[in-house]
Amino acid sequence: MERTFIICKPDSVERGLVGQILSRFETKGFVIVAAELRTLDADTLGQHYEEHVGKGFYDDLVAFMSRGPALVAVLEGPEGTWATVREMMGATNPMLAAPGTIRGDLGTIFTENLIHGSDSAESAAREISIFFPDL
Ligand code: IDP
Ligand code: MG
Repeated sequence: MERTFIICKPDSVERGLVGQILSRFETKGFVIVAAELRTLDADTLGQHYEEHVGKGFYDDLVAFMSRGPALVAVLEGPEGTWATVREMMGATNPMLAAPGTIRGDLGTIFTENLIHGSDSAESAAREISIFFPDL
């Protein structure tokens, strides 16, 4: 089995879409092994988004991601789960994300794109250790 990390971003919580998003993953067959609503701080986000620190959109990203509670969670499934979760999320820009994906069906705003998912097995391990160090 393999684990990956997701965040239902503050826009998901504000818009009441967390249940629908988690339901897609549960219906697919992935298992939620940890989940918690948390308001994320700039320090934690700096670790999580280390590859984006200093980019033009970074300050907006941190302001958005810390403006209210987010749902941080770990999903488990067969090998390749991180990649399938990314497929189900859709492209980063919701205006370009395919219909049938979470971002394609539910969003229009680039930064406020509803969901984060780890982009490799290594990222998943790193991100799980930041948010759920006891797992
Ligand atoms: P990903 O979430 O699809 O992996 P990344 O490139 O890792 O996309 O970017 C992290 C997050 O930063 C995105 O999900 C989005 O919220 C935000 N972001 C990335 N690029 C831009 C941009 O060019 N404009 C605005 N926000 C962006
Ligand atoms: Mg990314």
